Amino acid sequence: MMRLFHSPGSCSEGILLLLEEIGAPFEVEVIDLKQQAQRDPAYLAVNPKGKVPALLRPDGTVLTEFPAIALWLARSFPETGLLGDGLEGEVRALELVDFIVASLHMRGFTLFVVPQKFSPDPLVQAALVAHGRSEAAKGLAHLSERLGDQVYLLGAFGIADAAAWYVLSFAKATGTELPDNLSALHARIAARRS
Ligand SMILES: N[C@@H](CCC(=O)N[C@@H](CS)C(=O)NCC(=O)O)C(=O)O
Repeated sequence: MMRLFHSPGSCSEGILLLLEEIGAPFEVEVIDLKQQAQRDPAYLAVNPKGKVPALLRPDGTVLTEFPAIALWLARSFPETGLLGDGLEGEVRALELVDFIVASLHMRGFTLFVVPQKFSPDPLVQAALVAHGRSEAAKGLAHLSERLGDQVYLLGAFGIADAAAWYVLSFAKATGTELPDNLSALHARIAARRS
């Protein structure tokens, strides 16, 4: 059975959503980031990078990094249609997932939510917060443009929407202003049965 190493409220929410959508059996092990559980030796033995998400697969191997886990799940359960058609569908999905994880999350939200991770200096932290907010706003504007008036980012629900789900939840939790179509996307995903 698959096991997701997950911290509620973190980016692993996007992988949890994909597992629920797929409907294959899985279990969840909570790694509470607030308690610094990602640094426990037992978890470092699972993922030496000390990050969530990590996915233990039925063959006993562990996969890390959101885009890799999302791609593996979508390819392993093709009947769920979580990737678009053919190579073009796949690269367009990965293009969005990577943008959301590497730019919007890492260079936007991370900088303004946890600036203390990067510097103890309050002046440096203030600059990181300002930069992170501006990167997040720019990134959300780009995502809004990509979504336009579609129902989901690439038409049908897929891995890009699962990545959007967690980052839009970060936006809601931090009171970040969202374009109307992204607020609607967040509500639409929240209303899915999964
Ligand atoms: N590049 C990684 C990023 C994972 C990541 O940064 N996860 C955060 C939670 S959203 C984490 O585990 N932070 C704990 C830490 O940095 O100590 C991925 O794509 O999965």
